Amino acid sequence: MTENLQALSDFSPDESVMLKDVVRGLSERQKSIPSLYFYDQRGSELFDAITGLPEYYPTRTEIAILEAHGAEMAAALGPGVRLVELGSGSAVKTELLLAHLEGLAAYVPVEISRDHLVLSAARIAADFPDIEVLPVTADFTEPFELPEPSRATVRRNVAFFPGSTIGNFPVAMAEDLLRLTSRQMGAGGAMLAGVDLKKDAAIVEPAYNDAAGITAAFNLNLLARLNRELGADFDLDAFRHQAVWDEHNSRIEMRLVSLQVQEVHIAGRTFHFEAGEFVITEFSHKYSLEAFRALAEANGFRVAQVWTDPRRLFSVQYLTVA
Ligand code: AVJ
Repeated sequence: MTENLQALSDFSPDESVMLKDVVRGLSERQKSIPSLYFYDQRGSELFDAITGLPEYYPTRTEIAILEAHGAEMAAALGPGVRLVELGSGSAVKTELLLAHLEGLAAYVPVEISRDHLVLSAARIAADFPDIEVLPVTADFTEPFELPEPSRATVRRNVAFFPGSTIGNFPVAMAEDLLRLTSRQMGAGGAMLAGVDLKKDAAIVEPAYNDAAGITAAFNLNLLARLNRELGADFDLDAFRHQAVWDEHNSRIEMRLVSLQVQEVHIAGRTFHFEAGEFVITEFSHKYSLEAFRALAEANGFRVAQVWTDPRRLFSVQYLTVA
């Protein structure tokens, strides 16, 4: 282990949390499973494959924005920053930002999955030997304690939230998360967030319905994971992937559609599916710049600076705590 990497404390969310979440979601009239459970090892590999698909514009566009404007972003953040990354699955993006940040007080990756966290924290610590890395295993939708750097003085806290993960939250939860994060970053704090922008359905839909079927495999892998980790008995051939653009709510809705009447068993419980009934596995909201500004400004932030690509597909937004 490198010297600039603090060991993890021994907290780790256990399987029973996943079981509880899954049972709760499948017990509702409209069945759903939280999208955070996509990312087991296979799911993370499939997501990496998605980011390279010709139809999936968000990742490469956000990276291009960070490459073009990383220096300006670093200048906006200034020195003495405790950079708190919410979810730590974004190797390339984090490194692009860190490469420009001078006099960072600490890098604090926050991640619910201990395995992902250990890997990404070790990688950053090795690639940036001068940066103190203080990993935290926590669910960033709940309050958590910010670790103190051993030497540097923290001048401000800045949350880094790339990948348009904010778009995966239903609006009410995105509001809660923004308010919580503005409180956690505190006075003088900020957030640098990736936000996917509203655009023609002809561009959005194929990004979630790729020709190679990788997104379908990613979606169905969720059921394979529940079979393996919770002992569920989903028949993977009896469900199919579907992603629909919901114009009214300005979001993609990912579903797993039951192809037949069937029953699924999980931990002694039985879940009934009609033919054509579906489980919602993910929302991916696409915000107009105006809509995101309204959301941020009603929930503890001010939009201070926005960077986009020439086609206005994606944005990186610097929000200061109001
Ligand atoms: C990286 C979580 C934002 O919503 O676009 C990709 C996940 N789901 N294809 C997104 C995802 C289906 C992705 N996020």
